[in-house]
This record gives sequence, structure tokens and C-alpha cells, in this order.
Amino acid sequence: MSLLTLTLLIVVPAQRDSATPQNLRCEWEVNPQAVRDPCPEFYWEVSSQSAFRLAVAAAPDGFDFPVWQTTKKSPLSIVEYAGPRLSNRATYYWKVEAWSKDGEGVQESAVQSFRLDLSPMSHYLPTARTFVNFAGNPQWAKDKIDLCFRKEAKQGRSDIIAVRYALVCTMVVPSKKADDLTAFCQQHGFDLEDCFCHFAADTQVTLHVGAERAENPREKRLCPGWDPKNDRNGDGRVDDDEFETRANPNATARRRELARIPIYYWGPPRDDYVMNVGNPGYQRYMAEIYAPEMADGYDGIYFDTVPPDVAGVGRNSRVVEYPRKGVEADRWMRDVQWLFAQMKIRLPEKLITANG
Ligand SMILES: [Ca+2]
Ligand SMILES: [Ca+2]
Repeated sequence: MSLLTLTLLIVVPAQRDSATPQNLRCEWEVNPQAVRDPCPEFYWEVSSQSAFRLAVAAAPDGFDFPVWQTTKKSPLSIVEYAGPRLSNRATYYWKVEAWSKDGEGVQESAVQSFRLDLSPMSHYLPTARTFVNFAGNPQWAKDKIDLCFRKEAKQGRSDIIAVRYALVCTMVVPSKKADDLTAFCQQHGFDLEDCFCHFAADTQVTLHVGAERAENPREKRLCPGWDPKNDRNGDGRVDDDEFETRANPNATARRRELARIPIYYWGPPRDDYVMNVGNPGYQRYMAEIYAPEMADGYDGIYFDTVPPDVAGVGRNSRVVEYPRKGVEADRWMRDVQWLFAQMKIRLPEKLITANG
């Protein structure tokens, strides 16, 4: 078996259904021995979390007197170290306790370790670290910036970080990405339509036509909503009989794909849609296919349009996949974090960053 084949067989374990924090990662690796960040990130997977307490100790039995401990009310299972300066090349131990949302108590993880291996920064600028997005001229970039979208900037100074511009919460259709996602879903038994978000009720939307440009006209259209209750026989469409006597008169989509949530501009020929970032098929496609492809030859990826709630007009609308009620209120943000974590676990050496 070739190394490539072996790599492709590694599947990221989906353990988010456990009430006990599992799959612990420090800087996205298990028990890493050469952490290069003096303030490492800690990450874990848990089915439900209202708060957590994370502790770092200098010995496996040293948690009565931890080096650092933090308690935070948060549904997100990630935190960055913010304690006293850690000693280089010493081994530390960490564990996390998570309180579940339903008040069923606190669950404690197993203990993991990490070891710092810090070296001085390769380059100093006289200013704060500087990011200029489309700055590719190597001579210009060399003395001025640290990070940009153009890998040719590295010809002037090799440690300039080049990140590829990409999108994760939205997708243009048709496109190569849409074709690749369709093929991935067919190959692995996922329903492509589950990868999109859908309006739960008919919704007025105003967008530019053709592209999001000031000179393009803005047009208001009514997007039909999808309610599974209207599709009584569950065949994925609402036929004439079902439509005449539909349970929800405020959702008039005859097919689910008609209820996709548009963003930025109206087609045709191309539409842009809000994705269902929590869908397992979409998450696997992004982590296994898209992110490795986009990061290849770059230091990482910059994802544009990553808001803390459903993107675009979806934020203030009723959305089938994100009802935002009760414990579901912050699920979009948790799903985005889970999706980014899967990409980082697969590509721990790549910088993966986003706006919003
Ligand atoms: Ca850090
Ligand atoms: Ca039907």
C-alpha cells in the first residue's frame, strides 16, 4: 500500500456525540512534542457544553496546583493558553471538564501532554505584523508585510506567509467546487441537497443581478420556503395534491432546491448559496478534498464570509437547518467551529484563518 493510499484511509473520528470531552488536541495534535506557539490552542469534542474548565499542570498528578486554569461559559470547545509563560522544552499536562447544556453535570476528560519547542521568529518588522491581501510584488512585499494572498511574494522573502483565498459558508453554482461536491456526495452516499441551507418560509430577498457590483441593478424576489410537512409522502417534492392542502401555507417551494438561500447576487447564469456548515457530507468534503487542494503550495487558507450566524439574509430569516431555538440557538457557530477543527486536524501545519 502506498503512503498516499494509507493517508486517504485515515478518517477523522466523529466523537462529538460523547458527553465526556474526547479527541483532545493541543495545537491540533495528540500529545505534541514540538509546539512552536508559546500560547497553544486546546481543543476537544463533546456532545453538549454550556461551560468548561481547562487546567494545565507541570506534572500528571499536579492538577491540585495547576500552572494555569480557566473557567468559561461557552458552547465552543476551544481555548488558547493565557497563563504565565511556559518553559521551553518542558512537558506539561492538561485536561478539561465540560458542563452539559441540559444540566446533567460535569464530565472530565483524560489527561494529555504537550511540550514546547520554541525558536526565535525568523523575521522582525519595525511594526505590528502586517497583512496586505492581494500584495504580490516580491520587492515591495519583502520589507513591509508578513502575510498576503499571493505566493509570489515569497520570492522576495521566503517567510512571508501566503494564504489562499477561499469560501466555506457559501458556494457558487455551477462551479468546479459544486461539481466536486456533487461527485463526493454520490460516492459517499450523501444527499447533495442536505449540503445547502433552505428558507423555512417564503422570504423576500433583495440582491444585485449578475454580480455584487454597484453598477448592477438590485432586484427583489420572493424565495419560496421549504417545509417537510408539506411533502406528505416524503418524495422530496410537493405535488399538486400536496400543494392544494399543504400544512404550511407560508412555505410554497415545490422542490427543496428552490428554497436554497441566495447570497451576494442573483443569477443566472451563476447563483451563490449559503451552505449547511453542519452537514456531515459537506464537512467531510471540505476537510478531505477542498481544504487540502486549496492549501497545496500555500502556507494556508483564508476563508472569507464566516459569520457567527447563518450567512447573508439567512441571519434574520427562518432557516430549516438552523431553527435557533433553545439549545439550538448557537448551533451554526458550533458547526462552523467543528468544520474548521476538522480541517485543522487534517492540516495541522497549515494556517487556517477566516474573517468574522
Ligand atoms: Ca496561539
Ligand atoms: Ca411529495
